[in-house]
Amino acid sequence: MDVVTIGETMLLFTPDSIGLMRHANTFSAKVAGAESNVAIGLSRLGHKAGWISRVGDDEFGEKIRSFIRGEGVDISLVKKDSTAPTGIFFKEFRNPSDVRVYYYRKHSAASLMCKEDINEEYISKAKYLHITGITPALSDSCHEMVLKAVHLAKKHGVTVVFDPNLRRKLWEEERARRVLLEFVRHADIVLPGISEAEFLFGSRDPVECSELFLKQGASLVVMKLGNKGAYYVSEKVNGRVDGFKVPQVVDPVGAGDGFAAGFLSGMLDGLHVSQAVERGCAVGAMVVMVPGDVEGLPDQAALQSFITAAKD
Ligand code: CKP
Ligand code: MG
Repeated sequence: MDVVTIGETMLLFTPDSIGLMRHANTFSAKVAGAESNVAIGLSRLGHKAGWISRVGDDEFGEKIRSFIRGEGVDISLVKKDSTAPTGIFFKEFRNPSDVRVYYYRKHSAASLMCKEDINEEYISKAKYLHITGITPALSDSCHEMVLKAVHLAKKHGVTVVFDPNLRRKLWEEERARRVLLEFVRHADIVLPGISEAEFLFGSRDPVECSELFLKQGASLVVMKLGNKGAYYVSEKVNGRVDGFKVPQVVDPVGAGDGFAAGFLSGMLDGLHVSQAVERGCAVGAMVVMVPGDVEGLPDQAALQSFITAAKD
């Protein structure tokens, strides 16, 4: 396995019309979850990804399992839980620049994940363990589970990649800050967005914030700057990569996961960090041009032609 990731995936309902959701009559159903988005992105780019989770023993759980399995992601550690439902959420497009999400995920099957869902051998065989700040926000048992996965990864020399993915709707500020910093300290690579850096360290300066992340113990920090690209820094290298221009942002959700998939794919292919970051920016840009959180994730051919066209 190249990358193992752990987290909740939900059925995502998007109104077929723009505007307040109270006026929406028909919805499209899609599959979305930060960690499985990354696993799907990696699989499309030719890497082996495994996703650990729980879904309800229900029709939405089946849809999620078969969709993600169909993308070539290993789901052998995804449990069906008959005591709780699969979580769902809605994405409302009030207007093209005001997109909101509403969760119906409290007490979902995934929130019941616990330490026993983690298999040491499975983690030990991965090159990277990808985790995000969403999973520890779901419940105390999920928090403990992610900690266990991180400790096992460290024990077996698996690189830990952490995306803070701050979700204010899921927890109260103080606890979020404390727990996200706890994972920042355990991570080898941190992939924060600039607003998450500001939440954690009170500054929007990429250079200053990245130094603060490094001081917490990470060996590489890649700060996502939206359409302005990304800034990366490690003890040995640092630099800035420009963002890719997109004709129109159709749906911004999932950009960060696309970035993580592109970046990790570049690292797995042995690219220089700057090129891996560029690949992350390219995949993030491709995701926002298409509605849905995973629909815009490219395969290698589409990715290469996008990067080539952008450089012409
Ligand atoms: O940070 P991103 O916009 O890339 O993350 C989007 C995902 O897991 C989305 O698919 C949703 O299911 C979630 O983040 C979430 O729980 O908010
Ligand atoms: Mg994100």
